[in-house]
Amino acid sequence: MLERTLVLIKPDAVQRGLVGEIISRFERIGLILDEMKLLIPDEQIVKKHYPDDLNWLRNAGGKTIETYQKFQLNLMDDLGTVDVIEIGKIIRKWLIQHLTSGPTIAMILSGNHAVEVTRKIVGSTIPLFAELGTIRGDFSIDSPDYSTPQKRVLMNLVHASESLSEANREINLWF
Ligand code: IDP
Ligand code: MG
Repeated sequence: MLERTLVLIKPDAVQRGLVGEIISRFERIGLILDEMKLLIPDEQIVKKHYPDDLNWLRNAGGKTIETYQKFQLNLMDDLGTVDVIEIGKIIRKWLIQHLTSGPTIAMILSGNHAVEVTRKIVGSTIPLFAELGTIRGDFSIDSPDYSTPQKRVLMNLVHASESLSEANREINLWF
């Protein structure tokens, strides 16, 4: 099942000098690096990459709400709202600020079940809960209860397409 998927090495990872380490993790499992470029993304491409979509907003906002509940913290104090969509919109704004803040690497990886394999190597969204052995789990301990009071998005180093249709859409957007 040969697939192609899109990966972004986000500005936090580039600034930390983790580009080589991250690429080598994709290479050593056998994924093929088909295309790669370094750019400072403009707002337009990032807004298209993360569209103003209700499901996405609900999902992103939900992760912050769940984390605050888990640690019994008060989201109203830190964010001034507990509305999941409103929180999603704030996160999207911070995400656009982050991705336009500096050099980012966009790449296309290909291989057997490349979408799923790449997500497995990247790990789950919140680094604090991501498994050791994944990029996010090995190189970050960030979590929403830490990042939200600092009014910034989660620094989780990489983006990887979640499905084949998302991969196709994102490859056309970035390449
Ligand atoms: P993913 O990157 O694991 O696919 P998405 O839900 O698609 O996760 O969210 C895109 C990006 O938005 C995440 O990688 C992360 O940088 C940021 N993000 C998602 N949820 C939160 C949150 O609750 N707080 C802060 N940032 C978040
Ligand atoms: Mg995603």
